[in-house]
Amino acid sequence: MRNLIILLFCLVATTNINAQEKQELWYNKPATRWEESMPLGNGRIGAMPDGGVYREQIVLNDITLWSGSKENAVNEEAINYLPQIRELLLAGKNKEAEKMMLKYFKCKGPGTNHAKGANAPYGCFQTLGFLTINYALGQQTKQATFTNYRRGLNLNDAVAYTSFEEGGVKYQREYFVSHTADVIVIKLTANKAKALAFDLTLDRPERFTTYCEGQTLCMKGAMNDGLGGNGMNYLTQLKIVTDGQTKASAQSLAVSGAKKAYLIISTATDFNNKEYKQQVADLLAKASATKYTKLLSAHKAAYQAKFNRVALQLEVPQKDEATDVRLKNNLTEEDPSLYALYFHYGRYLMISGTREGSLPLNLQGLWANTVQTPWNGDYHLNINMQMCYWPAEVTNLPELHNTLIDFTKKIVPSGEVTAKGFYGADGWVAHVVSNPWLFTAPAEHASWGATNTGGAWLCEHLWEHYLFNPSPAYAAEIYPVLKGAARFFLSTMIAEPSHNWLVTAPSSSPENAYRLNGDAVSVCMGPAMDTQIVRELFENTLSAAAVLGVDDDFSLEIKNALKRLPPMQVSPKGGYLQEWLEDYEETDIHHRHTSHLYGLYPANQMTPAKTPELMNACRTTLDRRGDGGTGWSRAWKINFWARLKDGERSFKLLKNLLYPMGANAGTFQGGGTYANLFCAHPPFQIDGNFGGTAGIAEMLLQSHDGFVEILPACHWKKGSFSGLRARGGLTVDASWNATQLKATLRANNEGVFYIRLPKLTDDAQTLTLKQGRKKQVLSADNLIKLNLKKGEVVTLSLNTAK
Ligand code: FUC
Repeated sequence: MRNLIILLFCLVATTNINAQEKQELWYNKPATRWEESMPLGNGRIGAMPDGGVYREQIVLNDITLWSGSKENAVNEEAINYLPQIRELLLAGKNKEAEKMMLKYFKCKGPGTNHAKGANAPYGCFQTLGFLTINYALGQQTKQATFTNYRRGLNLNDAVAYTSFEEGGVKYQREYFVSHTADVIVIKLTANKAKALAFDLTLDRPERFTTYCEGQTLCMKGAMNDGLGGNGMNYLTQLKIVTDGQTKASAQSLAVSGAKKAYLIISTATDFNNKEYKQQVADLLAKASATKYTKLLSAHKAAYQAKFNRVALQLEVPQKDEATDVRLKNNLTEEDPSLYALYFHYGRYLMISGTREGSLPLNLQGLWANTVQTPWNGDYHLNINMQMCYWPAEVTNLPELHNTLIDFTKKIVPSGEVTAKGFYGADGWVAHVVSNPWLFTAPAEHASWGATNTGGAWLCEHLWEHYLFNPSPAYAAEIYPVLKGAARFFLSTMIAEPSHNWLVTAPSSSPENAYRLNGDAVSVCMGPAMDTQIVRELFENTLSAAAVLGVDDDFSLEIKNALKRLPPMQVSPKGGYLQEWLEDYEETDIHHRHTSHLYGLYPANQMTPAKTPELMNACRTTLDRRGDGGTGWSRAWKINFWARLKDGERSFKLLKNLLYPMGANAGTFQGGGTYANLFCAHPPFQIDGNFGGTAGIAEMLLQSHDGFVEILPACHWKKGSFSGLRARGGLTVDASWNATQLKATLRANNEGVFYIRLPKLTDDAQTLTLKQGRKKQVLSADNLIKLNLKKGEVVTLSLNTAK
């Protein structure tokens, strides 16, 4: 027998495999650019201090601060051209179809305004502004005479700090965005009486007024609504609690003769919030009347309740070395714990960047230092917004997934108007771009803006949340959203002429183009990604209907349509998976989107068990695309390779994702990572941070193929994690080295769980299992089956036999 099995029946140990170790980003000089400063946030408001010694800038953010306004983007003439566009596609005249789309099948108005929507109705996510502090220090020479400088961000308690000595005085600053008091808190101290003096102002590049009300510094203004008027209003207030003297001037506050000072910043907008002014004043009053130690301990406790759910160590404990130096050194000398730090940072960014009841993470998370953010800092629905939420379930932050789920529910009415207005269709649809004003129309340029599976892709997240947290009540809540999305495709897909397959038309494969009769064309029918998303949407809708025991007729309609979806096609000439219905040649072989592998990840349509014949086609596809690309593109590829069970290639992509920006002859071109570990598209775009975090999790634990697989694509020779979650409702802890794996499995739900264990060596392995009851069998492919009650815990230990 290949695997020798020993079963033990005894009481279960429930200890955590590894406690949380210190996770910190730190630097020995102030930030010289924004992407070196430390992001802080509580899911609603954010702050990024640069740690400047004499002059410090703290970039402020509010996740709801958007210009623009609600618009009706239905272009009434578009629908008249839909039949002709489809006719052209059916006749193979794709270029002509595209020309017609470019002219007629687009939103009314400027759409995203070519990603410069700050002053258009579409709007953009903007920085709230800057808090600038000028410090009077030591001899006030303003020469850089400081010593012992260090600044950093402690991920364990979500607090940033700066410390240094100047003129014989030790200065310390501490910054956090309170998860409980909902204000920004900054503590400034000197170790000598009266050594602390500074003045400060609030401003932003446009649309603001600053003034003092007594000793409270205020900034207020209104965003451009995109129609020439005032849109969203905001108000920011800052108060100082100090043992020194505070003086208010017209637009600034000054403190002198102090040993310590606490700055409290309260801010809000009137986005769905009529009482915002009162809210700002109340939060400010309450926090400034609370002791700093209390503010800090409450903040830490609330943050840690989420952060401490997961621990991870890769090979060795964290190094105490400056983060920018580690990032560079990692190019030549492997630093495994840097990847663990990156993983923890991803969870940190999610806990700090979004919270229940607030808006979802945008392209910037919630951090921006400009008025016109790249791509409007919006919600891109053809990969980017969804990628931000990939780690939510597996890394144990399911409640934060709700911000995306709520957003999806909210865009349905707008999506219904778009479905009717552009397609005369039932149900709802969202295309490529969206915003808090709930834009769902095709964007202004059909080459990238007309893919119509953006909303359907969001629906995947609704069902994933169910898979990780099975609950019929939740299924009932989301079923109408899934059904509405499915209805749209049932009423809009057309039969293509060669096989009578049902396909989306018109559409495109995210943002790629192909060659046809010498032209570069994007518009097509039935791109592989659309088919995969629609298949998944249909299957998930059927599953939800089955859980609820409803809608037999509708389910039958879906089942019939499912039979007519195109199969996945492997190119006869190249062995890759076809991106389009026809085996077109792509204009950019290294294109950043690898949309036709949607079925491999995030979906589960291609797996070694289900479609062994397609695994090679996926590999060939990825080899053609290469291992470069924008930040998020590299992050996606980590996950693809993990699903192909290739830990080494996943690792290569992870390393590429952590390519230090600026290392390439000082240029900031090409994807990678900035000194503050923000992902570089470039520019900064946060999706890659989350895609990378999800990728590391995917290397350690998978559960998309009917079983839970421990270490399916692990590059690291030893390590440990705790608190990762699997579909079906299982929490997994594991520690491993070359000869042993120990794991603890906790069932959050009653169920039958299949667990696949790694092959430590090709030799026989010994399994010791502590479940306290039934006997278990380790099959030839290392699978075990567990019937678990809710709350039940199983520990197991797998050893090489020798
Ligand atoms: C997608 C990508 C771009 C960029 C933008 C925000 O459309 O193709 O690279 O990430 O979103």
